[in-house]
Amino acid sequence: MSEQKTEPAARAAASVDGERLWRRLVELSRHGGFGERGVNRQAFSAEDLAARRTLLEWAAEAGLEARTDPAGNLFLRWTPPGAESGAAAVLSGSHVDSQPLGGRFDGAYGVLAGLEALLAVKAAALPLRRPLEVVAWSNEEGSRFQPGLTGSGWVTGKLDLETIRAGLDATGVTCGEALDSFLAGTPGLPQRPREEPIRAYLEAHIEQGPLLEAEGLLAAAVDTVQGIKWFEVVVSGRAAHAGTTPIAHRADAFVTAAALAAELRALALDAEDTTRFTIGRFEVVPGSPNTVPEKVLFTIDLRHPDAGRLAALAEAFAETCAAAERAGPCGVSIRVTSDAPPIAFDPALVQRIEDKLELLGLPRFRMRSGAGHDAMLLAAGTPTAMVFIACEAGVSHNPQEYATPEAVTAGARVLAATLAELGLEEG
Ligand code: HGY
Ligand code: MN
Ligand code: MN
Repeated sequence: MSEQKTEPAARAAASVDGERLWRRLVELSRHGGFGERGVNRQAFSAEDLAARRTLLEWAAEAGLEARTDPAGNLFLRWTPPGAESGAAAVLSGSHVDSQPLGGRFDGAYGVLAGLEALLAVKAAALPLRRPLEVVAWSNEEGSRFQPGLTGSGWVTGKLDLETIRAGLDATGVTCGEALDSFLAGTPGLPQRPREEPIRAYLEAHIEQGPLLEAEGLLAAAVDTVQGIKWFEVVVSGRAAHAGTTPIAHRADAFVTAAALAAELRALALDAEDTTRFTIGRFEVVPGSPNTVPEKVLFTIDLRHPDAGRLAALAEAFAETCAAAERAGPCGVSIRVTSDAPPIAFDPALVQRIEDKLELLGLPRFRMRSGAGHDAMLLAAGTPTAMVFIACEAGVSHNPQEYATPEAVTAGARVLAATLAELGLEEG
């Protein structure tokens, strides 16, 4: 690559302040922090709002323009003096909502690395021709309100507000109610138009798997993401007295649900251990020790890189549930609550990221993401790719989630170099 092409990218990378980035990761993790380094900052919670306010403080310090939208996303924008009027922004970011037993890197790293990369490009004083913008997508995790990916789902047109606002948390609060108080917590923010064009979207994220650490790599380009389907299974029986009701007279929702869960899991497993099948929630109602359960609700998180396999399993699940209902004595229903097909990122953008790895003296490497990300939805209509950084033992969705300062800084440098190059392009 020509010296004159790489110099600006190298300058932007060199302007990344890794210590500031690390300090901000620690500071942001205090919102919902618990134990040594756990984070519980669920979508539209008070902790999520506190994190949003901290991001707004950092944006104000840097003179960035903050905007939001009806889905609760937060956009922090820098328009360089030489930017062509109307030029589409280069967008980077991720999410700051977390799992209930989350860590300080999942999502937050991508937002803060995006902010740090933007500030680095700004500090490098390059003659950019288009704005740079950082986004904190709302409700990526979907742990409190299903489905997840609702912030990016609304911007990309995959989800409408009615569907998003209808979500219900375990305490009976609707997503709409939580979203309204969340938005009211940072009043006066201008709205970002949903259809505003985006030149490219780049998301930095911890790998959440063991590959990079095993390969001795700090960072990599991500070229594909496996598909995800979420299901909700409801088994309906009949509440009865645990002492007086003979087994033969029962419609015990737990007994049917337990057998069904095992049967569905057996359908999904394969010898290569490629299919991912997880029952993360299993609710028994009324949940009283001496009442035969009348209802069980359980979730299934199903993942696979092949859309055909996912579709075939969804069909097999539906048939198995229908057969369980025909066999009686309980009612059984199954519905898909979230569906993100497997995707391939923009090859040219993946190539650019690998070029930046090389520019920064890191090995070229590309890989598939096992985890889902907002970038999956952006990829449908915008040139999109991701940068992964290694995380310790691949642990994530766990308070022990950890990435080294070296990997944290390396990912931000790759991001800064890529943003600079895209921002310098005309037209
Ligand atoms: O579930 C996922 O893959 C992501 O971490 N939300
Ligand atoms: Mn994430
Ligand atoms: Mn996650």
